[in-house]
Amino acid sequence: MKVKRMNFIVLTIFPEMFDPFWKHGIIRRAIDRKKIFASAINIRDFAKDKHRVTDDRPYGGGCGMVMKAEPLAGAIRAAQQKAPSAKTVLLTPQGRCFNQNLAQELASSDGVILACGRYEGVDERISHHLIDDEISIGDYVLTGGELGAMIIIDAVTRLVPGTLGSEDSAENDSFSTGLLEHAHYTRPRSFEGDEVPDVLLSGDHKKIENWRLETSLIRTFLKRRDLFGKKSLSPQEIDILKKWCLDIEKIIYDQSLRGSDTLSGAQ
Ligand code: 4FV
Repeated sequence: MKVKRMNFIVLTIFPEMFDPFWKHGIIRRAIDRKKIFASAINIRDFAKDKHRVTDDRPYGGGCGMVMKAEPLAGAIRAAQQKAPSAKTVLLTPQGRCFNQNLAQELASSDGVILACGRYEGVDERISHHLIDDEISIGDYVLTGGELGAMIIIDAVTRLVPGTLGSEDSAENDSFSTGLLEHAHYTRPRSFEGDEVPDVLLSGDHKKIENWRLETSLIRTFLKRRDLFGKKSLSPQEIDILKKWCLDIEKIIYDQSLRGSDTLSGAQ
């Protein structure tokens, strides 16, 4: 059975930016374990003129420069030769927003060619003819697409089977479950007077699992309530929310009694 190896090819005028990226952490190990191929192609190598120019002034005037179509088209075609079944992606603020679901989608593909723009942007005709997908890493403007390419390669590589330590650690990721992750603790038990929750020291895995689910729910409720709108909760999760409702109603009821106290000056 042919082992699938994810192929990442980055197109950039600064390939050297990726040298340290390939050499560290999970990415380095994934390359060493031959779980992924990773390479960077210099767009400038496809500029035909002697000054290897990759940018020019914008038609219609205006400030800044635009990345020329020909060098980038040459680089894209060279990459597609090397990885015929890969999806060609342009990093641009115009793209669909990158998230864990999109990372999962890319991780199930054969490979990704990541075109990194620079200057004010890339000649639009590149997207017309050579780009399968436009992806944005967020609603802000960067000086180049390279950091976006690194973010996508990082998030996708850790979803490639065999790249992370224990298989299941990607399963319980924030967003993979649709909720924020539970709190993490490690030694020492006490840090500057702050103790690790007893339940985590109990060895009672059912209790620990429940505690982790409850903290995931409460953190999502407090920090990212919008995520509930994108997720269908399990019966167990619903039961926990119902328990909270009961707890809150009891507090309100007790408060109403106190209120009547305060109202009646019974203090
Ligand atoms: C960007 C983003 C981004 C725009 C012009 C590079 C810059 C220049 N890429 N998500 N946000 N790109 O700001 O992906 O080409």
